[in-house]
Amino acid sequence: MHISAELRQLFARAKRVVVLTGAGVSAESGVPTFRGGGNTAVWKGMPFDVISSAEMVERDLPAVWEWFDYRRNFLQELTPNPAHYEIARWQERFAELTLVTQNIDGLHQKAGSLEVIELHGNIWRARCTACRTTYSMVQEKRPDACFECGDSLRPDVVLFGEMLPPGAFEFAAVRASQSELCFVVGTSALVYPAAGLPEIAKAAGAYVVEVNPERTPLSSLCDEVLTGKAGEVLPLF
Ligand code: BV8
Ligand code: ZN
Repeated sequence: MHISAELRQLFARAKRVVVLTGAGVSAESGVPTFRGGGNTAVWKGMPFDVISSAEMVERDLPAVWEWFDYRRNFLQELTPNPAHYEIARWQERFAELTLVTQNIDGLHQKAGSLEVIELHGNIWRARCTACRTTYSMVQEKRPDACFECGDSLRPDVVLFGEMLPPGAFEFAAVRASQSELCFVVGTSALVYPAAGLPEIAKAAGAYVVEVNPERTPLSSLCDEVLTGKAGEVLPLF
C-alpha cells in the first residue's frame, strides 16, 4: 500500500482535519464488525439490525438489554489498538481535528481522544425512555428505573430507524464542510446519515482518504484509498 507524496504534504500542513470511523477501527481490538469478514454480529440467530432496531425497544426491551449487556460484557476486556492511539495523537498534530465515530464501544475515549462525536451513542450509557436522563454503566450497574421520573431505561444507543443525538450530525456536517482533509477509517459506508459525511467533505473540496482492507461504495469517491488495516496504516503517518 502506497501513501502518495501529495497526501504526505497535505498531512504535514493541514489545519482542519475530519476523521470518520466505523467498526473496522476497533476490529484489531477484537470487536466483531457488523458486515463482511464473516464474523457478523448475529446473536441468538437474530441479525443485529433486527435486534438493534427501534421497534424491538417497544416490543421486547428485556431482549434489547440482554443483547447490549452481552456486548458490554464482551467489550469490558478489550483495549484500544494502534489505530485508536494514532488518532488520539492527531489531536496534537492538527489545529482542528474533528473525530466522528459510528462506534458505540468508547475505545476512542479510552485511547485519549477528547470531544468524540458519537453519532450512534455509547454502549456504556443507559437513557430514560421518557425524560432522556442518562446513567453511566462504566463503573456501576444501571438503576432499575429512572431516578427522575420512574420510567424505564434503554441503551443510550441509536438503533435503526431512530434519530441521531440532537445536533451531532449537524455539527459533524459543518466540520466536514470546512475540512481540508477527511479520513474515512473502517466503515462499510452503508449506514446513513453517517456515510454522507465524506460526500459533504468532498463537495467542500477536502481531500478524502479511505483506510480499509476492502473497497466500499465510498472508494470511488475518495482521492486516495489506502488498502490495509487501520492499526497498520495510520501509524505510517
Ligand atoms: C435514521 C448502533 C432517520 C446500534 C447502528 C434504505 C436506504 C438508505 C437508508 C435507509 C434505508 N432504510 C433505512 C435507512 C436508514 C438507516 C440506514 O442507513 N440503513 C442502512 C443499513 C441501509 N439509518 C438509520 O436508521 C439511522 N437513523 O436514518 O433515522 C430518521 C428520520 C426521521 C425520523 C426517524 C428516523 C440510524 C443508523 C444507526 C443505527 N445504529 N449502531 C448497535 O451498534 O447495535 S448502525 C451500525 O452500523 C453500527 O453502529 C455501525 O457503526 C454502523 C455502520 O457499520 P460500520 O461501522 O461501517 O461497520 P461494518 O461492520 O458495516 O463495516 C466494517 C468495515 O471495516 C468494513 O468495511 C471492513 O472492511 C472494515 N474493516 C475490517 N477490519 C478492518 C477494517 N477497516 C480497517 N481496519 C481493519 N482492521
Ligand atoms: Zn426519566
